[in-house]
Amino acid sequence: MTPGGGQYRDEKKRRVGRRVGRRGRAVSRLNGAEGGTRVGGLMTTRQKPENRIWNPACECMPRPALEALQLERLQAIVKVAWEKVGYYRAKMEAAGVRPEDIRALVDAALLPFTTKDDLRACFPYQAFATPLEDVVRIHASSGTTGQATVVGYTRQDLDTWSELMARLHTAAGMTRSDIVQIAFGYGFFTGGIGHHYGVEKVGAAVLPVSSGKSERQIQIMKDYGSTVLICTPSYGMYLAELIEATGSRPDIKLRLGLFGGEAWTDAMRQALERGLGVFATDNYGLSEVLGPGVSCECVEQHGMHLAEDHFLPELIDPATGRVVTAAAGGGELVLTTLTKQGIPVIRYRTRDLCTFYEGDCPCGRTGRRMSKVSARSDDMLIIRGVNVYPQQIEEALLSVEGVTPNYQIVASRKGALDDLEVLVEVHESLFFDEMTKQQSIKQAIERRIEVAVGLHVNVRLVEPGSTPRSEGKAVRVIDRRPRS
Ligand code: DLL
Repeated sequence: MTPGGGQYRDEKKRRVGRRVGRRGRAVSRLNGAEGGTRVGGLMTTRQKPENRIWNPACECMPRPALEALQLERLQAIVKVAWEKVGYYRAKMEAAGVRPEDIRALVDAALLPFTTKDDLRACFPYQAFATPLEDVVRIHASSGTTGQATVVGYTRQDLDTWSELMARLHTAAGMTRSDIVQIAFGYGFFTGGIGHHYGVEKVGAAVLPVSSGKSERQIQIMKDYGSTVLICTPSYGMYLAELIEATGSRPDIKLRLGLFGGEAWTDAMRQALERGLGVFATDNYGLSEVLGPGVSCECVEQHGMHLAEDHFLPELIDPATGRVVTAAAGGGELVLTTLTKQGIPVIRYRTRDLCTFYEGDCPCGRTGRRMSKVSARSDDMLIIRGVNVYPQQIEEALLSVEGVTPNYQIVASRKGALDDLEVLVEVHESLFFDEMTKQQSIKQAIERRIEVAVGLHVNVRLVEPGSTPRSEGKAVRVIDRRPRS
């Protein structure tokens, strides 16, 4: 485990206004402000925070050293899985691979995948590699789509998690002077508690509000002067609407929004930045391999740096399972945990589709950047033979002026044919505008969606506030087609 925070705090003064270069050298940097101005307490333009790095030794490690560390850790974790988890040993034996076959990082491709169903079959404790007395925390998926998957953390796992969260928060621009409102659910879900410990490690003040009670969220923002909001992007959008509706804008001091837990587009980023007056960054993770903290955007807002000293990422073709490259257009993200003790996870198929960005990031971090998740392979709708992803629709509709990020996609079957309708909320002024104007907006959205997905879908403009709002992860797709 690396020292992290203490080191950062000691060096903090020295590093203000500078960034750490690729070999740990400080590189002078003009301050990153983009000229945002405050009007009545709200930013008119989001202010780019200064680039800070929580743990330069780990986050800016030269690639050869990082890859050597990954190999050492991969070999160790595969050995642990083989020796301690019967389920992994059986799978490796069936695939004809033994720990000593892992001689290079590319040999990871020899190992069998782990799927959500595999982990479900281990419910509750069969995937644990440590005795239960060494486990100090248990999280689990909600289990709404089947048997819950359980995750056990040792004391060291929790320390690693807090470290990764402190890296994430610092990368997003948070400092110990911030007042951080966490509006993720606390409980078995990893979002609330995961972020909580990271904020404390950074030394900022955490407001552990949890999700829901939205009017109260706004009141807390005003009363306590929250400067950072952490929640899902869809809940962030809902809070932005409430701020507007309650005339609370002048009393809101938010400057950063850290959003994750569900897919969101760059068009949604703009809506969140405008609506909340924040600089918005994305962060990604999943409970099966840790929770939040797997990857995060830095202030460049261009790709999420993977914590590669703790995870080995691969991209595969979801249809064939073969490893693919970013140059080939990316694929499904597969993750292997390199340091987790409670439950090591080998080649977990996340179902999240993304790509990796090539080249160095100006922030100085060397961890590879994954793009925003463009879709989950299991979120794909097949409509009249065409593959449609919700994010394509979001991107298309938000490119039309007057449209809000509140929408719902409804798939149904009319006779033998699948049908897709998109309900889109428009701003109040437009909704009550004359029919011709409404018609032209509807047609503009339909055209953009058709270009994006190659299919004509019917768009229905609906009154503001008429699609459901979520306090956690939004449900964008209603599939009313009969199950075959
Ligand atoms: O959602 C962990 C998390 C909490 C991440 C808070 C970030 C912030 P699960 O409930 O297990 O864990 O859901 C994991 O959510 O496989 C993705 O499909 C999706 N997901 C999470 N973060 C992002 C993101 C948490 N930033 C599943 N962009 C993952 C796109 C995301 N999808």
